[in-house]
Amino acid sequence: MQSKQLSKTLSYVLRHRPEELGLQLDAHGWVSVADLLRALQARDASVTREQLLAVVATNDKQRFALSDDQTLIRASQGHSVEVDLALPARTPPEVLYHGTATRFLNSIRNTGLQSGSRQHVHLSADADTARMVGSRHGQPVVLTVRAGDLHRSGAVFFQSANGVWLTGSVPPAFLQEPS
Ligand code: HQG
Repeated sequence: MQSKQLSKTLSYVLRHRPEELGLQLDAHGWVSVADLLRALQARDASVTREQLLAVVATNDKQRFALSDDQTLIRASQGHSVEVDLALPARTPPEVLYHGTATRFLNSIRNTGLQSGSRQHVHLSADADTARMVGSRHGQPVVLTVRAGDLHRSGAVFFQSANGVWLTGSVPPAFLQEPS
C-alpha cells in the first residue's frame, strides 16, 4: 500500500470506523499496534510494521501518536467515534482562527461554529493554516475567533498532540468575519 493511502486508511479507521477492520478503540482512542497491523495486513499483505511506524513519524500533520512504550496507536484529533483523549484543559491565545467555506457562512452566522459529526470544533493558531483547512470545503474564508473571551466566559479549550485547538462550539458573538 502506498504511504499516502495508508495514512488515509489510518485516519478513517482510528477516527471514524475502527469496526471496518474489526478493531475496537479503548476509551481514550488507543488500539494495539500489533492488532492494527494484523488487521491491515489481512487487507493488504504489503503493509509492514516499518511502513506503519514511518507513516506515523513522517505524517505531514502528525495525525497519529504512539504510546510511550510504542505498543498503542491513536489519532491525535478529528474523531467522530466517541473517545476521551484525556487532554488537559488549556488557556487558549486571545485569538484563534477557523477556516471554513463561504457557503457555510449564513448557517455559521445563525448558530455559530458547531462540531457537527466530530467531537470538537477545530481551531488554528494561525490564519494560513485555517485558510488551508477551509479550502478543503470550497471557497475558503477565515473567521477570527475571540478565544480568550470565550474561554473567560466558561468554555473549555484543549490542544491536540499535533497542535490543533479544540473546543465544543463557538457562539456567533465570538466570531469575526474578514472586513
Ligand atoms: C463547518 C483536518 C454550517 C465548518 C483539518 C467546516 C482540521 C458549519 C465544516 C480537521 C457550522 C466541518 C477538521 C454551522 C461549522 N453551519 N457549517 N453552524 N459550524 N461548520 O471537516 O474544521 O487533515 O468536520 O466550518 O486540518 O474543516 O483531517 O471540520 O467547514 O484540523 O487531519 O462545517 O480536519 O485535519 O468540516 O476540519 P470538518 P474542519 P485532517
